[in-house]
Amino acid sequence: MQDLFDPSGEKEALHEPLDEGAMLLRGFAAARDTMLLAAIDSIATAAPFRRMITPGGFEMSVAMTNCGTAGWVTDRKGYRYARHDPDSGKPWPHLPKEFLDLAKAAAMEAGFPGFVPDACLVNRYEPGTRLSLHQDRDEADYGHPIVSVSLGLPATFQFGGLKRSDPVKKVALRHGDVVVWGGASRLFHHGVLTLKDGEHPLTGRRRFNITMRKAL
Ligand code: MD6
Ligand code: FE
Repeated sequence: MQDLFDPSGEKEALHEPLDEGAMLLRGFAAARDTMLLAAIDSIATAAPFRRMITPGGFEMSVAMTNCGTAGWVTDRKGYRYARHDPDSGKPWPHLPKEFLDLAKAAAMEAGFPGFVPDACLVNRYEPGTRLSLHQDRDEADYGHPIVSVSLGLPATFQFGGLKRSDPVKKVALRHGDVVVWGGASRLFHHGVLTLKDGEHPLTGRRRFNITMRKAL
């Protein structure tokens, strides 16, 4: 199939459609990996990773922090976006320009020109941690896509459908991979299977995932 943004088809191998509106861009962020990891370090210095509590009272196994105008939080009161870090009362660290540039470029590549995120959730996985099947539906307008970047240890991503009981595809996400999804699959269920132990040259025994959204 021909690609609108790259009529030569040179980058075609990079594009793996997952579903309608969902595109895996293999290795799209690989060249920016050290910059991304350094930025995650500075974000975590200002807003440390923490294991949040679900509305049902369970501590999540994945540790999270945020940058941007708004950050995704959960506690006994529910899931929502908040302009301040509830742990410090301070605004979240700024969304680094490099994150914004990557999000825009990836969204464009996947057919969503004009994407400007205002919220960025940073997830940190250690061996044994997982993220159960969920939908991202706390954003104001589902017309915007989400750009998701994987760094460090590989993980198995589950990609299902609109119903929680819909069959799931399993996709291996590796260091530098970017997933962009919106359109028809914007509200599809997805999750991350229990992270296997391993050692990555840049992150050690960890996986990081950055998801950029237009939340407000
Ligand atoms: C992860 N990602 O890859 C978890 N959500 O660690 C997500 O939950 C996610 O990758 C919405 C859109 C893209 C994602
Ligand atoms: Fe999600």
